[in-house]
Amino acid sequence: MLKILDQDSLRKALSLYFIMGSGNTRRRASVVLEEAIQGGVSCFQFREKGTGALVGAQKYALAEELQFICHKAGVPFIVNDDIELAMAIHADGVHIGQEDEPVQLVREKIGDKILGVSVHNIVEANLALQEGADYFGVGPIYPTNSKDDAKAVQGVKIIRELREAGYTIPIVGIGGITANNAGEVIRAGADGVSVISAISLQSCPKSAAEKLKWSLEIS
Ligand code: 3NM
Repeated sequence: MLKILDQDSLRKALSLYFIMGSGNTRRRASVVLEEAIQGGVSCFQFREKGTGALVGAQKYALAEELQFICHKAGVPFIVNDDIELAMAIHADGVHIGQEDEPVQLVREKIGDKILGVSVHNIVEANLALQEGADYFGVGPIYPTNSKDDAKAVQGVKIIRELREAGYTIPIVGIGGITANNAGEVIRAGADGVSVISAISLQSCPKSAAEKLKWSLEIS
């Protein structure tokens, strides 16, 4: 586990937030992750979901393999949904959705690990903040093929609304983000972008990450 991040360090770490499970790539996930980190990925989420997702010992083994790569590079390693796994391998944090366990309960279980929560409106944001979220994932900003049960596309308007409502918590946009539209997400008030396919499905994850990073820098 990395040292606990203060809010400003977390904000920076979330700038280029790569998410992947074995089903998001046709190559070895570990190779894709190594290359993505070389290209500038600053945070990683292990999200093992969907048809053919690994379970049990195989899921644990992949999590540990990917976590090792992150830690060598000083990149925070966050686990999607699976709190038991996150605790067992001493992950840096957990990301949960609205359908998962209540934020407060997860906060109690994970102590001071990083806690990310997906929020879609002000009501969800308010509750998540009160109950102990460290950052919000907001989406889908644009249409996505990577999540079967994604909600309606929100555009960047929702990020602007959250900032206008006074939320200063770190926010990452998610859903359909590419190097072409990442700047718009940052200009709306997000601290970073979360992507799956814009890195995981590219023939060169390193240059895909570099392009995203560049688009964030010039935003
Ligand atoms: N969550 P891509 S959209 C994992 O709206 C996830 O909360 C979303 O994948 C949400 O970068 C999404 O390939 C998929 O569009 C993001």
